[in-house]
Amino acid sequence: MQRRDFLKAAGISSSGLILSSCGVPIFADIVGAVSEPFNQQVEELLFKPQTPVPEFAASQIEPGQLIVNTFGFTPEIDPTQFRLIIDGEVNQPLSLSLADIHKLPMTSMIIRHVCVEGWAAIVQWGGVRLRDLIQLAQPKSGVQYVYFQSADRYSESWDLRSCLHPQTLMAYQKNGQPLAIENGAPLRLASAIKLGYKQSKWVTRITLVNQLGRSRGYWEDQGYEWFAGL
Ligand SMILES: Nc1nc2c(c(=O)[nH]1)N[C@H]1C(S)=C(S)[C@@H](COP(=O)(O)O)O[C@H]1N2
Ligand SMILES: [Mo]
Repeated sequence: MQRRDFLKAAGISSSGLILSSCGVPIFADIVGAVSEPFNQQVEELLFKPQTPVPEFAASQIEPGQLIVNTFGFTPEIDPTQFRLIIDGEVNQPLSLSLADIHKLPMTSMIIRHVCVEGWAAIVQWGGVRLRDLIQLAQPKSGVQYVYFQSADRYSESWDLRSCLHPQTLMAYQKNGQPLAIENGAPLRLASAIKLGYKQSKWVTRITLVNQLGRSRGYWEDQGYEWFAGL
């Protein structure tokens, strides 16, 4: 799908996502640039379909089973002031409000969340596909990894392919309800293909990079496995 069609399908006008502050380009510029081809390598990943993981039925959701697991403090984020920054090796850096994000197509999935500490829970997550956000930011050639920065100073890094998986979401809904603060509101990673510690809560910044830096994530830097696939 062309970006213009994608935006049309998303039901957002070019004025819908105009970014007023932070000095990042306004959304009208993105629409103007839609016909520019992506880099082949990134484009291949973007358009190569990945097989979805089988999901669970609504009747299998385990509402009480998702244990809040936070390494430090629970940050207070004013939803009206919140901006999700997408930057790094992109042609179109973005600064999105929650209203911007809620205008994008919502995906719902019922998956098993698995924590290495020995518990699991079947959860419904609703949110925007991370691949849609990455596509809007127009990754440059050579992008291979993605960093996630959180308001509690948690950090994570992922391989690009896992970020582009159809069941990797920036979620704002859990079990049919708006995401609770302790579960990462206003926006968290949720994925069917990664262990719990990869699924950053309170994400404020997504940075696309060509190479991993010295730090690879809060738990990874303490010896936990980096890929952490399910
Ligand atoms: N920002 C942030 N994200 C985080 C964590 C954290 O401490 N801070 N803990 C991780 C771990 S270990 C797990 S299992 C899940 C737990 O998600 P929940 O608290 O919504 O159950 O969040 C992950 N994301
Ligand atoms: Mo975890």
